[in-house]
Amino acid sequence: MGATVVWTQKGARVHTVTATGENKGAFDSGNVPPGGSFRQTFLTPGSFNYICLNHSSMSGVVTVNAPTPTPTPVTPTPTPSPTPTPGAPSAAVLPQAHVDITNFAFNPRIVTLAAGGTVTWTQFDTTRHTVTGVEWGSSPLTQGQKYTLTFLRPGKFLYACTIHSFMNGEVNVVATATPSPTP
Ligand SMILES: [Cu+2]
Repeated sequence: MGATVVWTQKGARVHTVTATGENKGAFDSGNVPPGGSFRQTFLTPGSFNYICLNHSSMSGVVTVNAPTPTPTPVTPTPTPSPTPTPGAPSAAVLPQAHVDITNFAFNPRIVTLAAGGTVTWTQFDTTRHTVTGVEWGSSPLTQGQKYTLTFLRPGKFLYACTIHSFMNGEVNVVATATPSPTP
């Protein structure tokens, strides 16, 4: 791209270098007499077909390649860690949560609580259900029974009813910043 092509007329007759095809009008030498020359600088990539207007059997093509893009070095930007605000209350993180087991579903299906908090499930259905996690769980609960569990470790705890596998829920336990004692 940006290169110049020079046509030198060595024939005995008058010829032209005239763009045709999709780039018709891009350049036209006009009549180049014997011994003359025509130069054309190509600034845009593409395929430039040309002919001699005086002799339709004479044609050529100039192919202009796009420059190879120089790869930009990628500098990975570290994701800034959020700075904990001291003393700020943890929004919407409850020390305890309640889940109703009703109509073959855990309601709410997802609860979020602070580490060290407890979740209490209350069984309202006449059919028995369990609250079963990976390494924890209740026995089959009859109507009116409750099951309470304290979650000490932060994390996402999935659970289901072992009797009805389509019944499932999630306990999200989030770590809480220990407030620094005020002197
Ligand atoms: Cu069940």
